[in-house]
Amino acid sequence: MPTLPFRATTLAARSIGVAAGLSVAALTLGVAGPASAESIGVTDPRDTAHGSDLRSVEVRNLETRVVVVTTHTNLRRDPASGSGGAVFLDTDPADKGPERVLVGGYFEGTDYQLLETEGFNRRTWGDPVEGSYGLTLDYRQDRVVMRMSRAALGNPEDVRVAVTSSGTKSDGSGDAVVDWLGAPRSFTPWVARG
Ligand SMILES: [Ca+2]
Ligand SMILES: [Ca+2]
Repeated sequence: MPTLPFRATTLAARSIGVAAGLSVAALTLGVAGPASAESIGVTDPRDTAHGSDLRSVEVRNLETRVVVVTTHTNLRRDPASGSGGAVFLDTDPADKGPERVLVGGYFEGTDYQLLETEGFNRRTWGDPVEGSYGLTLDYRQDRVVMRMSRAALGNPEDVRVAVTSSGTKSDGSGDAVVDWLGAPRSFTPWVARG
């Protein structure tokens, strides 16, 4: 288990634990375009009333890299927001669950890391991936742009993602507000390699 050098990871990990305890709500995903396309956009119907609230996710499976863009309600630089998130990537349909997770903090001074994983639970998270990837925070457009080289993902063909974001409640309780794209631990449709 790697030690991640930022506070948001703890929040993200705790959020996933919290999310695991939630009942799976019957949420519907709004899917734009055919699932066979090399890019899809998925909107999230649930509003958490926190700035980290996940609004939509776009996945582009390009020739040399995979790009995931998440859009939020109001990303802030303030550490008090506690905002962070995780993008789970399913890169192998023959191996159950996700094979990679990109974990990051969404407030100023945080970091991010792409890890190998055997599943959603943090206990199954493994070593950092050697390879080229990056995460850019866009506070003006409330977006997080994540780019991962195909090699860093193990040279997959089709990919799909499950996404969660979280933040710290502003009521002083320190509790996390968790938002998954659609139902907890649910994946988008497969996105074909472009
Ligand atoms: Ca949401
Ligand atoms: Ca898999």
